Amino acid sequence: MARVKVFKNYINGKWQASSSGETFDSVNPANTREIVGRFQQSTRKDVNDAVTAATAALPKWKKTPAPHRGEILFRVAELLVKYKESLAQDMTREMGKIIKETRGDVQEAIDMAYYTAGEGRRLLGETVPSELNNKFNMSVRMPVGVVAAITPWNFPIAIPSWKLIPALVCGNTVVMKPASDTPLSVYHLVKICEEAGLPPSVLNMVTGSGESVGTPLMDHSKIDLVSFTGSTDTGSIVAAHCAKQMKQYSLEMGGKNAIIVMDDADLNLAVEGVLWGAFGTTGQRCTACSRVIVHKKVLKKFTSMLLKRTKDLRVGDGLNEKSEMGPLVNEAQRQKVLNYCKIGVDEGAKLLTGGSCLSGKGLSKGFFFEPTLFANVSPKMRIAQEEIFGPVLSIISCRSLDHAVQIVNDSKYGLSSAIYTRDVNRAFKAIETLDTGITYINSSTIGAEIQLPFGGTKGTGNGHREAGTAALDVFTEWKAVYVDYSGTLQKAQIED
Ligand code: UN1
Repeated sequence: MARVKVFKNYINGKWQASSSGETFDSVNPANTREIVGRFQQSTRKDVNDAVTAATAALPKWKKTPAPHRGEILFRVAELLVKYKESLAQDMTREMGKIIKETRGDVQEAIDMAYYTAGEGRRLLGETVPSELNNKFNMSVRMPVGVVAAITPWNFPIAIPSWKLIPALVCGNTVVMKPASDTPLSVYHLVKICEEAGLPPSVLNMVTGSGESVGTPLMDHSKIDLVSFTGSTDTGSIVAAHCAKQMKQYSLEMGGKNAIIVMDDADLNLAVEGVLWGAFGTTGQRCTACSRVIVHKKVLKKFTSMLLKRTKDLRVGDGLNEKSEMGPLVNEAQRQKVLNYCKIGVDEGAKLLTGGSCLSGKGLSKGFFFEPTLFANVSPKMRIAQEEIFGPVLSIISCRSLDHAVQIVNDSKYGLSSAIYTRDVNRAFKAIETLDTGITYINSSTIGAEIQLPFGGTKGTGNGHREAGTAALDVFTEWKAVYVDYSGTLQKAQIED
């Protein structure tokens, strides 16, 4: 067997082994015989060292002019472009999604880096009139401090970039903890930052489990802000930990996203959108479409069109350009998905296709699963309410737009939604009434662009958004500044 490469933590500008002396392996979910890399099983001590380094680097980084910080991030963008293909190949090997999608994942980080580099020359505040003469009022953005970025495995470079890059342009220093299924992509991102000339200690990376790295990191008294993407269950634990120390936290969590297909929709277009939303990334997106709510007049036709396309999907190793869907990320996820399929059958939903693990030719050594369709799903069933995070789609019938919206909104989550209709009035009514952070018209629930805010309502988030200018509000504190140049004591709000 080929020698396995060992990857170290990045602390204080140096690549260092963990104080535990222990490592863990990251395996290829399409072929578990392939170990993609060996990573540090880090400890509280490693976390302390990383936070100490990030704290020490903060004063200087804060004072580095923001346009200069932006220029370093521009170089990060250029290097991501340069290494895009090899980053995508490694990402498919460690996470499983198909190569076209991992290229897209890297592209999303490129977009974020170019966009944010320009932000270094904006970081807009406000100037507003004063109530008094000879007085100038403005607001400016200040960095929050030391940021802990706890990132998921489903977008191994894109999501870390959503946190890291805006945090840096705003003048924060960062400690990153990548998901243990995908540390290699974050390692590459950190290497690129180093090559781009990011000063030592401004960014640190510590790999390891949630228990031994994530918890000590979010509990560390010198961490000012925790930016987390992951499950709603873990997010609520993060919130409870942060609340105890009154530190800031920004959470991006689950979704149970739905597409409405109205009776006037272009059904071919809708089928393609639903297919892409449900089975892209093997359903492992927070934005994945896991419910399609179809007007009863077109239900039969739409279902048979969708069923045919679903059965035709080519499942295989993501490195094969012909594969349309890769494996699930690990066996635990696969068992979770399998269990939900059993739940669906027990609840009385009709399994149209899929529902089982795949182990045919070329698939037996990976975590492959069949693209799965359930019909006759009622909105209250668990498969229509709980986030599955796999290639399982529930078809639900509706009578009208109002009925469809009511079904979409009957969810504890509120990330993404979509409607297929040719009627502009229905489209605008949907925009107004769908209770989600993102709504698409005649497009799937996935594929958000980085220049708009990303996030959701209800159990999906805690009121913050990533990406776009909204991200700046997470990574900065507002300072209101009043300059009184009257030379006298002027009192706001007080009458003479
Ligand atoms: C996620 O699923 O956590 O909008 C992020 C999309 C991608 C990002 C998804 N641009 O589907």
